Amino acid sequence: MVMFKVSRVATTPIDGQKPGTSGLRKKVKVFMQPHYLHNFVQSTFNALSADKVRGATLVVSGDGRYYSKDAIQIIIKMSAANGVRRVWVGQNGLLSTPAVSAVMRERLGADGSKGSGAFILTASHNPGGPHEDFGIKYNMENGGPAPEVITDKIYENTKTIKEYLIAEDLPDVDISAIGITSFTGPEGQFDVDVFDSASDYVKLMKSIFDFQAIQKLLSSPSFTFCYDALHGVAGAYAKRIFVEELGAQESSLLNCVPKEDFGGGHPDPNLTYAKELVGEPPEFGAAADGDADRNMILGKRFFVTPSDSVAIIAANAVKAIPYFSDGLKGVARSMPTSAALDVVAQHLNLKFFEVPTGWKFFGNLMDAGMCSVCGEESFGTGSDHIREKDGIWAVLAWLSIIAYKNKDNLSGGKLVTVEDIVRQHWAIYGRHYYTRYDYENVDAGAAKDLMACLVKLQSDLTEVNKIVKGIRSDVSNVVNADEFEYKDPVDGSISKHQGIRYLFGDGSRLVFRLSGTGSEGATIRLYIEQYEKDPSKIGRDSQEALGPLVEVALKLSKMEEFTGRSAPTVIT
Ligand code: VG1
Ligand code: CO
Repeated sequence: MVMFKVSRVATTPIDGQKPGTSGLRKKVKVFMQPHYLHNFVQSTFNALSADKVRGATLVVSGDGRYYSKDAIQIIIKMSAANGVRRVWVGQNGLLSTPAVSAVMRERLGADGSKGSGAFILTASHNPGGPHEDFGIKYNMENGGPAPEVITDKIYENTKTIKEYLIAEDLPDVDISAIGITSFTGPEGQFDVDVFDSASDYVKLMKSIFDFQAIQKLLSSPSFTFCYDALHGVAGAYAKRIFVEELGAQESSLLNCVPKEDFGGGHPDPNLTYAKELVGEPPEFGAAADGDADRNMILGKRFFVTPSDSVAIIAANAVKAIPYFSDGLKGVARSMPTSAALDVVAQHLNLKFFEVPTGWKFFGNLMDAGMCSVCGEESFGTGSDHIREKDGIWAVLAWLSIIAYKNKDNLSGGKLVTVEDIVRQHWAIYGRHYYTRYDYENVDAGAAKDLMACLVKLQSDLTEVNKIVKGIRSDVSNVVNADEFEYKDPVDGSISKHQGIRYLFGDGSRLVFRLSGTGSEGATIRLYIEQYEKDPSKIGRDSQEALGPLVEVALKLSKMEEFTGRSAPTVIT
C-alpha cells in the first residue's frame, strides 16, 4: 500500500468565496488560481463537526465540466490529509446532482461510516470550458445542500484561513476505472472507491415509477419522444434509463454525450438555449441542464411552464406514480414560483409551504415528513425520494402521467397529449399566466440601486398605486408590498431579503430578485404572474395576457433607466 504524508500549507484568505444560491461559482481561471479551491475545501472541512471529516465517507463528483478532473484529485488529497476514511467517486468523476443525493441516501452509512457528505462539482446551467464557469457545493448527510448556517460558516472561515492540509505525495487516482485504491497515512487506511455512476440512481427510479407502464407508452405507434441532455451529465443516465430500461430509440437522445464544455453551448434547458429540441417537436420532449437537476417539459409545439409542471405532477401523483400511492404528505414551492401549486393544495387539502429560492430550503420539510412534491419556476421539480431537484425524475413523472391518461388507448388512435393534460388542468384549477425576464450580467451597482429603489417605494402604497395607475389604469391595485422573509417551520431559522414582492388585489404578483448563481456582474430576475379563473379566458397567449403587468413592472422599476437594457437577455 502506498504511504502518504500530510503537509500543512500556509495560505491567506481570498476575497469573494461566499456560496450563493447553490454553492460557489466562479470563472475557471479564478478557481485555477493558487490556493483558491484549497482554501474553500479546507474552510468547508473546518465548518463541519469533526465526525463529518475524521473517519467519514465523502462523495466527490460532478457534471464533468472543465477543471473537474483536476479538482477531484485535489479534493482526494485534501480529504486524505484531513483524516477522511474514504472518498467515493463516480466513474470519470461523473455524477448528476440528483445521483449524488441518491448515492448518499442509498449507500452511505451502509458501509459503517459515521459521518458523510459530498462535494458536488458543478456550475449547473452555466456554460463550461477554460473561459467559462466552474463550481463547488457541499451536501450534508441527508443528501441535500448545506443549509445557510453551514454555508455562512464556510464563508467566515474563508475570511480567516491560514493553512490547509494536503497529502501532496499521494499519487493521482485513476478515476476512469471502477475499483478501490487503498493508501496508508499517519492515521491509517484511506480508500478511493470509483463506482458506476448510474446504477444506484437507476435502481431508485425503478422503485418509484411503473417502468412497464412507461415502456408501453414509449412503444405506442402514436407516441414520439425526445430527450436533450445539452451535453451535460444527464446523458450518462438517459441512455441507461430511456433506451436500455424503457426501450426508447437511441435516435430519441440528443446531445447525450457529456462534454467538458457542453459542446460550446449553454446547458440551460429553456426555450432560448434548448433550441434543437424546440425546432423538431415530438409528442413529448424534455431537456436537462449541465448537472441534470433541471428539466424542461414540452408537448408538440407546446411549452409547459415549470410552475404548471409541479402543480400537474402534484395533482396526478397519487394515481399515476406508485411511490405516491399512499398520498402526498404536503407540497412546497419557492416564493417566485406561480401559485398554481397552491390551488392544487387547496383542492386536495394538502399541507402547503412557500420557501425562498434554492433547493436547500425544501430539505428540512422533507426530512420532517411534511412535503412530498416540490418545485421551482426555474425548471426544478422533485420529491422526497432525494434532497435535490431531479431532472430525469420529472421526465419520468410526466411519462407516468401521460401513460396513466392513455392507459386504455395505447394501441393506436389519438392520444391524450401533453397539451390536453395541461388544458384540462387549467379548466379545473384556473390558469396562472407566468413569465420570467432575466437581465444577465448587468452592472452590479446599477442592479443594487434598482432594487433599493423598489424597496424604498414599498413604504408608501398610495404613492405606488398612483404610479401604477399612471402606467396602466387597467391593472388592479397593489394591496401589499414587502421583502419576502421565511421562518423555517422545522428549525425556526429565519432568512431575510429573499425577494421584493408587489402583490395585486386580483392575485397578480411582481417579484424582483438578484440571482445568486452568476459568476460575473449581476443578474436581475423579474417574475410576473396573473391568475385567471374564467374558463373563457384561459387560452390566451401568455406574453399578450401579461402585457399590462410587464409594462407596469418595467416602468415601476425603471429597468431601462438603471440597466441601460431595453430588453431582457432571456424570457421564459
Ligand atoms: C437559480 C434559480 C433557483 C435555483 C438555482 C440553482 O438561482 O433561480 O431557483 O435553485 O438557480 O439551480 P438564482 O439565485 O440564480 O436565481 V441549479 O440548476 O444552478 O443547481
Ligand atoms: Co442544475
